[in-house]
Parts: sequence; C-alpha cells; structure tokens
Amino acid sequence: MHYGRVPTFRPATWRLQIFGATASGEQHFLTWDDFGQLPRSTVLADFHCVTKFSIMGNEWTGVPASAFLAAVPPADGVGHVMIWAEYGYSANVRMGDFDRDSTLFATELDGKPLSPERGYPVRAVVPHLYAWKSVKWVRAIEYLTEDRRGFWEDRGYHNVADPWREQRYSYQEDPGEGPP
Ligand SMILES: Nc1nc2c(c(=O)[nH]1)N[C@H]1C(S)=C(S)[C@@H](COP(=O)(O)O)O[C@H]1N2
Ligand SMILES: [Mo]
Repeated sequence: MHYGRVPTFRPATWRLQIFGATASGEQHFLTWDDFGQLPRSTVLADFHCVTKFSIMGNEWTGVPASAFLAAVPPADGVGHVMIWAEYGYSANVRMGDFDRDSTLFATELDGKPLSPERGYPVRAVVPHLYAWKSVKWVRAIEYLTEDRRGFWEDRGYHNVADPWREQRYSYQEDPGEGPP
C-alpha cells in the first residue's frame, strides 16, 4: 500500500541525504557504496497497518537508525526526525522512536532483497509504530529541532502512531478524545 508510483532505483546516482540540524551544520550525502559500508543488523518484527491488518513475524535486515546518528550526529536539541521518500512522502518520528535497536533502514526482508513494491532499495522499518511511519524508498533523513508533521500526519493521522495505544487519528492528540 502506498502513495504514488514505484520508483526506479539507479545505483550510480542514488544518494541518501542527511540534512537539517546536523552537529556539523552541513548536509551529508551517502552514495549507495557508502550506505553499504554502514553496520547492519536484523530485526524480527510485526507490522501494524492503521487499517487494522497486521503482518506478523517479518525478518528485516539493514542499517540500524543508530548508525546514521553515529555517522552524521544531530545537533543538540534535535528531538524529531523526518524520514523522506521519493515523491515527497514523509513521516516524522520522535528521536526516542528513531534511536531504538529495532528501527532499521532495511534492504532485505526474510533474507531476500526487498521487492520494488515493498520499498527497494531501502525502506525504513519502525515496527513499534503504525506502518505509515515505515517509509518505503527512503531518500533523506532530516533532523528537526522543532517537530513537523509528515505526509499522513498532515492528513488527519496521529502524530505519534503507537498501535498499542491505538493512536490512529490526529483528533486523539487532543486531551480527552479517546485513547491518549
Ligand atoms: N514512500 C512511501 N512509503 C510508505 C507508504 C507510501 O505511500 N509511500 N505507505 C505506508 C503505509 S500506509 C503502509 S501500511 C506501509 C505498507 O508497507 P508494505 O507495502 O510493505 O506492506 O508502507 C508505508 N510506507
Ligand atoms: Mo497503511
């Protein structure tokens, strides 16, 4: 399920941009080769779409989000991260959700490269939040000192998106409106 068409991957020109409030004040670009040099890990995770289906027990392999924080440290005061895809899709996550062992930039699912529809070559996997935060076809990571809403967060979905608290819709962010 996604918005827009499935992009074509061109390894020679592909870049992953890390920008916004970096500690150095500069933006960084990783080539596909640079990305391949980063540490890798595997996470076994369930996946919860907001429309209620769940996909259980996927094994995702890729670069943990913490590897980007180490390679390109954020400035002091960065509390959120915007994950950007092709075609302007985006999702914001709190730094505490980004900087978790289970948050990955995955290149493989169950031991095989991702299919184009599932986000090839790289997709975010934030398994403890609703799946719209798991951005496919990632192209950029933006460090934010002030939170900003991403694509679905701007269209009525919840800013945090914890499935255990059923945080689906933005009206739930107001005190007293259903699950907190
Ligand atoms: N780039 C991009 N990533 C995206 C989306 C999208 O529209 N564009 N849809 C999100 C939503 S709503 C869901 S449920 C999951 C679906 O992931 P899947 O196709 O691997 O099941 O991708 C998420 N990541
Ligand atoms: Mo979704």
